[in-house]
Amino acid sequence: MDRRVFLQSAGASLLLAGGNLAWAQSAPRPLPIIPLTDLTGGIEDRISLALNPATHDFGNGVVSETLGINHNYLGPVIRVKQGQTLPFDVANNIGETSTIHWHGLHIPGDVDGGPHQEIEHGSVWSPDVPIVQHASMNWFHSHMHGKTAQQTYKGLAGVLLVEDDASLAADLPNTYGVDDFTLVLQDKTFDDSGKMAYELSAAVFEDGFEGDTLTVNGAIAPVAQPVPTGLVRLRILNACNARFLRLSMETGPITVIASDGGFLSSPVEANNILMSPGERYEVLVDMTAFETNALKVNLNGNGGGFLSDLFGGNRSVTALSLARTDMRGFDGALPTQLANLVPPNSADATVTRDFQLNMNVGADLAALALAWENVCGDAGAMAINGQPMKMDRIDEKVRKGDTEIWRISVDDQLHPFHIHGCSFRILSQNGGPPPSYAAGWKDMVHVDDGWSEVLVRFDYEATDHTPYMYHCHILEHEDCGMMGQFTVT
Ligand SMILES: [Cu+2]
Repeated sequence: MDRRVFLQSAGASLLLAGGNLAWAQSAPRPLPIIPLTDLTGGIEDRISLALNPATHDFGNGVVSETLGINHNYLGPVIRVKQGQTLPFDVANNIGETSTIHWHGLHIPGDVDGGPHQEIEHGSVWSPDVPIVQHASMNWFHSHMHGKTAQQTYKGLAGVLLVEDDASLAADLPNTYGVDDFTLVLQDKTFDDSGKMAYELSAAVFEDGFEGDTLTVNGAIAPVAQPVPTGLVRLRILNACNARFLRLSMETGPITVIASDGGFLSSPVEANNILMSPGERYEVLVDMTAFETNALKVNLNGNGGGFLSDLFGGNRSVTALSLARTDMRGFDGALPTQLANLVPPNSADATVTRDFQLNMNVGADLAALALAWENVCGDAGAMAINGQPMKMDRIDEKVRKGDTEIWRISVDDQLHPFHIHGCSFRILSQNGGPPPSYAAGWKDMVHVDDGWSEVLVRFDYEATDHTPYMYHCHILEHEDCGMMGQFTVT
């Protein structure tokens, strides 16, 4: 991060936080368990998802205006099985056009839900979504070009858990809401009246929108959950618009078993893990060893330096407190082997493509923030390879079945890069090897100084009518034009 941007972001977060006050945490609330739609036993009917305007209390006693999918805030956790086809009916009632993108699914472009698959207010989009991939934690969110940041922030996001025969039979906790929990982590800002707030400015476009308050499943952290003695599984999504989160446990290392696209070879123990917006990790917590433990989150995941330390910004907050009870749950041991992952072989690639993420294309971001409703989706303020996103321009053409190396660099700041329609393996991240917890199947890679390189194969078709996207997952950067389109044929 350059000095100018750093000082801006430090200033912005101080203003929002009103000094240290917003970091202070109150007594824990119960962990909200997001309602589960479990379809692993079979699908009888079409799956209805309704995007609705709603209101929601995040736990501060104030009702905020939100968007929800079948619920007042966020959507359901949908659990499905490899081999199924999901007959979705996505109804849009939010008063403006939206889309729903299935982030992480290996599916063709015509059901991907990207910015070309607009669902106008009052209409229904009915894609049949085939699930061909292995067990993995995926999610769905608005991808309405120019409005992705606002609509996702307001609540248009949900979780899609894919299981397969192996994952259902695996010796792992899998009783939802008992020993297996889905956690959606987000940062929010609440205004003086306590309502959820979102406002654009030049600084927000620079850094993305960063709130000062952590929420878990729509409740202000910390939240608490009684759990059985034994292993507890946490399936974690960073659904922040822009914040990198550094996760650790209060006691002991954090034990990672899966990344975006599925299980790791074996559990990886780390002091902490760095999660960008859009990333998913599954972790196991051993509640036989301790009566209590807690998931801690450092909101300055992408660093902050001395200024942030000085003002207390570099402290970890408690996301989720776990307390052991004598209720029955998973009683197996920590597995030693999870999946049979072969190391990626860059010699498989026949094509190499280079992408530079461009912050600095000379746009007046302050003016853009004021005029956003009019320029929305055609901002042209950020770019990839010098080209701001254009809905009618295809940037790359990939041959179906080819293995490629995509090399990504940046001109400023740290960015999380996402590719639609695939999982990939990280060959290098910021010029070095990826951390071992990020060495499995991924669809997000961090890009800072130095090249990040991924090895990727595209097996499904995306035509120029419904191309795939690649983009920065800082949603304000994406909305500003840090996105490109590609076909697979
Ligand atoms: Cu970015």
